[in-house]
Order: sequence, then structure tokens, then C-alpha cells
Amino acid sequence: MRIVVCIAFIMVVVVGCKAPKAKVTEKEKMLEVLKAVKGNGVLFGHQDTYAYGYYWKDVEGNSDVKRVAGDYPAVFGWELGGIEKGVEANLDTITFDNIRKYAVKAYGQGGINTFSWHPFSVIDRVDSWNTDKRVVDKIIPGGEFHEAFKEDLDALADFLNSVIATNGVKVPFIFRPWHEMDGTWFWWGSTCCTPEEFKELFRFTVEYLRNEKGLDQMLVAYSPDRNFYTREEYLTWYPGDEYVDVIGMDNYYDLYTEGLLDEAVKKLHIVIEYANEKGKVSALTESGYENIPDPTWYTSKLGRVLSDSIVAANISYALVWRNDPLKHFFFPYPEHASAKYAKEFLSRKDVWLLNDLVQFKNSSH
Ligand code: BMA
Repeated sequence: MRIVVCIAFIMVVVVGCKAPKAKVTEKEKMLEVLKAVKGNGVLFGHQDTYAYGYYWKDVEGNSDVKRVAGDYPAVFGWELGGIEKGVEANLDTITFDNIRKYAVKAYGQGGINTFSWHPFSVIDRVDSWNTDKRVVDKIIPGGEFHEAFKEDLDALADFLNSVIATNGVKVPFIFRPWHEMDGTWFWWGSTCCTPEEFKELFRFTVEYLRNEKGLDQMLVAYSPDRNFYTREEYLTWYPGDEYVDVIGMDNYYDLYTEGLLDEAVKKLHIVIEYANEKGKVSALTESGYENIPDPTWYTSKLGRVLSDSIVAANISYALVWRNDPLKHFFFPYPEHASAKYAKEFLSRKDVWLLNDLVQFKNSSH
């Protein structure tokens, strides 16, 4: 009997050893990279960087970050608002075909893609900034427009599943839905729904995309704006650990308003502490100073925040918003007075552009 047990044990060990290892997915690899950069470099991100910049649009290989700093950002932000309407271009007039092309390119170059989504409400197709009506309670499960909302998610998922690299791999990405919910400017904001309704919207969105639409290449970011002072406040809208991979904060105001820089740092500490406790990634998911009226902003404000030792040792990326000459810009064009400060900031050893990220990946894998 003993011998039989012994043989059985040996077989289990041997067979166990030979069992094929589960393949590491692209999403898992991306998550590992986001974790591994912690304390080495903060990845710099820019919204719509290949799409347009100051007085150019869709010029192959162009990016205002590249024009100023000599390299592309490491994180590439794209916007999907409008996909739910079945139109050709997003709300900022970039065609979805181009967005797909840019995201595939960014991935092929070794960068990380993140998608935001400012959808038009399924109820009457008013834009995300229209807060006249309550929308959230009507699109969550049990709501009158829930089935219609699912069709919006179908359109979103079809697009995201069509972002496929040349080697056939579905391009992994960070999805950042329903951000700045602690503000009052979106129909999913704090004046238009309760925290419980919000959480249900967030959970349903992630579950539906993951389970029904097979978006297994997706990481998810939680990004309140700056309206919190404690962990409890920060987590008011948090849907739960199983729905979120990137613990984030959007913050513009604290980073350009005199005297509030320390607030930005303190809030990032809350974000970081929670992320670390849960083994998740932390990030400054959106920032910038509209039209950069203070030319030194990149060194004296963003640079100072990223010089805080806890922030520098922990956050994985910081992304600045888009450069649309018709609306506003957040990264300098080469002739702008802030260009030399942005360049100086981006030449820091611990602030990484695309080549830094690629070198890091090559040296550590
Ligand atoms: C906002 C502005 C808008 C834009 C939206 C989605 O912050 O830049 O002009 O439509 O983001 O990209």
C-alpha cells in the first residue's frame, strides 16, 4: 500500500512538472511591464499623439512629443466617444480606422495604449457633458434603456476587438471608462447618479465587455478627479478590486493652481497606498495645463510632483491631454515657450519615453 501511495505521489510530481505552463497573455505581459517600471521610470503619456498636433493632422510618424523631445511617448491615449453612434469618426474628428491604425502602430513599437470613452447618452444622444437628465439609473440592469445601452457596448467591443496587430494578436490596452465621476460635468458625475448606481454601471460595463464580448486583452482603470482628501472619499465610487487594474487619478487643477501642488502629491499618496496594498498599478491618468500659460509647468509643476520620492518610486505613468489647435493643447509645439521646459522634464532619467520603455523591456526579458 505504501509503495502504491509513493508511486502515485511520484507520478503526480512528475506529471505536474510536465504540465504545460499556461501561456502568458499580452494583457498579463503589459500588466507585468507596468508593475516592473515602478521605481525605475515613470512612463510619459500623451493623448492622440499620432493623430494631430499644433497645425498638422495625420502626418505619418509625427507627434508633438517627438517634435519637441525627439521620441514618442511611452503611453498612447485614444478616445472612442462616438463609436456607439455607428459614425466614422470620434467626437474629435479622428476616424476610427485611423485610431485602430495608430493603436496597432503604438503596440508594434512597444508602447502601451489606453482608451477613454466619452459616449453620447443612449437615451437621446446628448454628449457626455450634458447633465440635464439622469442617465445612469436608466442604463444599468433593470433600467428602461439597459438593452439599448448593451448595443452601445457591442459597438465599443467590436471596435476594440478589431484592434489586431500584424501578428494576429489582439492589441492589449487599458480601458478607462466613466472617469472623473466625482466631478459634476458628466452625466455619470456625482450630481447625476448615486455611488451605488455608478458602481453598478462600472461593474456591468466591465463584466459585459469581459464575459460577453471576450475582451480578455483589456485592463481597466479607475480615475476619479481631484475631489477627495481621504482614502474613503477616493473609494466612494470604486466598483471593487475584481473590476480594476489601474488605480488612477485625473488632476489638472491642483497641478496648476498656486499652493495646491502639495495637495496633488498627497492625493497621489492615497492612490499609491491603495494600489500597493492591493498589488495594483497606480497612475496619474490625466493631467496638463490648458495652453500652458506657465512655460515652466513641465518642470516646476508636473516635474515637482514626480520628484516626490513616494510618487517617483511608485506611479507607473502620467498622461497629458491632447493637442488640438482648434480647441486646446497640453503639450507644447516646438516654437512654444514651454517647449524647452518640457524637453528638460522629458530628459530626466526617471521619466520615460518610448525608447526608454523598449530598452527596459529588452534588458529585463
Ligand atoms: C475634453 C476636450 C474635448 C474633447 C474630449 C474628448 O477634455 O479635449 O474637446 O472632445 O476631451 O477627447
